Amino acid sequence: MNLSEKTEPVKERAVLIGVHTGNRSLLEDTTEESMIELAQLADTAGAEVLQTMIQNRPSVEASTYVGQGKLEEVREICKSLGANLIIVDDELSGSQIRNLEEATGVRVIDRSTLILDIFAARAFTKEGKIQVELAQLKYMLPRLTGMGSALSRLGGGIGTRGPGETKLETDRRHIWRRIKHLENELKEVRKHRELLRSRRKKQGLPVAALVGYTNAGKSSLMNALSDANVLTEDKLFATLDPTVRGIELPDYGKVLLVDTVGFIRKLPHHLIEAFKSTLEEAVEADVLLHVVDSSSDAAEQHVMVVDKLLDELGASNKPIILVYNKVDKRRNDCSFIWTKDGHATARVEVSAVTGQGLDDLKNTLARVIPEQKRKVKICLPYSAGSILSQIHESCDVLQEQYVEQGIVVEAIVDKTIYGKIKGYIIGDEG
Ligand SMILES: Nc1nc2c(ncn2[C@@H]2O[C@H](COP(=O)(O)OP(=O)(O)OP(=O)(O)O)[C@@H](O)[C@H]2O)c(=O)[nH]1
Ligand SMILES: [Mg+2]
Repeated sequence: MNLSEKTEPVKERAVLIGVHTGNRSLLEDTTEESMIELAQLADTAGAEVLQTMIQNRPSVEASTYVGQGKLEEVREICKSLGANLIIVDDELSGSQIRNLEEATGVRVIDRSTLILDIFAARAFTKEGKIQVELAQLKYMLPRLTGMGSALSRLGGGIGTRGPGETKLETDRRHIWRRIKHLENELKEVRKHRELLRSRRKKQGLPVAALVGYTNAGKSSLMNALSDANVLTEDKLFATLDPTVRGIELPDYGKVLLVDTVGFIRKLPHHLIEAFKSTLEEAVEADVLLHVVDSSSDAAEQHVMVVDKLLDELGASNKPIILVYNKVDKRRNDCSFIWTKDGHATARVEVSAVTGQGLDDLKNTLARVIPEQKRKVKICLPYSAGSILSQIHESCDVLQEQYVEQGIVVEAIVDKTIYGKIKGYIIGDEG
């Protein structure tokens, strides 16, 4: 072998385990679906999945996650398949991680760590990177004890406890300082985003945000509707940072389209916290396009997860268009969702790949947005002067000029005013 050749990093060989209780809410419990998704996450993170195991028991075992018998089985399987990683479908405590590692002799991570790891690998902007690191540190902080013990397991025993604990305190303080530092840095970075957003607001252009489960096809739709060139991939969490593009709607004008980070069930709450400002793009939008991979067997659950997260973010009180994407590859009947889409104002079926339904989507969007403000240029005859004071009262006036024919006003007007001044428009920029 040529020594200058790069050696491949050792591929992680993983066994996936989960506990189905039947007592937890559908979206929290481990199911076939959540395990398939865990395998996709593992694959996205670069691990090879060797085996998937689900244990049925009324509740999760407090100390070792799975019960004693299953633990033995997991250990045997890891040994016979040569696994070097166990991935658990739930968030674990520090001591659960330690106990599992001690019992199996294999490194253990949980679903949250896996998701955080994928986010870390995919964060490219400064804001994205800070947000992910913050979430990782906050996840780590309460688990230091468990991890510390796990790390000292090999050489552990008498004598490791004292110095270990002291080290723990130093680590804890160090992490805490880093968190504070990152939080301050994030504040600075966010100022920039807010500036961009307020500038956009001044333009008076309505904003539609693409939201939805990861891999639903949000970025593909963004590309199909505009000339954007956003990365799309058959991997989870291809997009972390919001991209904005303008699109023209028939009989309406221009609107801004924002692509956002995808959602997933059991999203670590530190991650939601950290990504709040990114997700605010969705919260602050005028309309949401909730994109669903309607070809997925889990489409119904995906809609539920997204609706729940939108509720938590305070974003569900605005017009929502349910966009059933990937109709080109759909074999299933998705009428089941149609009765349950309580949040949706409208629904359309599209394919970002074939372009089917995109005109319908644009028309629907134009129909749902009309409450929007728009920028107009009017020439008000002096006889219609009373309207001018109404405009001043309720709209942003950008320019005002007195000419021979009347008053030329450039303003961002709402629907009511728009109705009154329609006849005087000399320029409508949507
Ligand atoms: N057959 C088919 N595939 C699609 C369609 N839309 C998207 N895809 C595929 O689905 C995968 C995910 O698409 P993305 O656009 O990256 O999905 P996303 O919602 O942006 O995903 P994240 O950014 O990871 O949350 C890609 O492989 C796309 O090519 C569609 O209408 N039909
Ligand atoms: Mg995307």
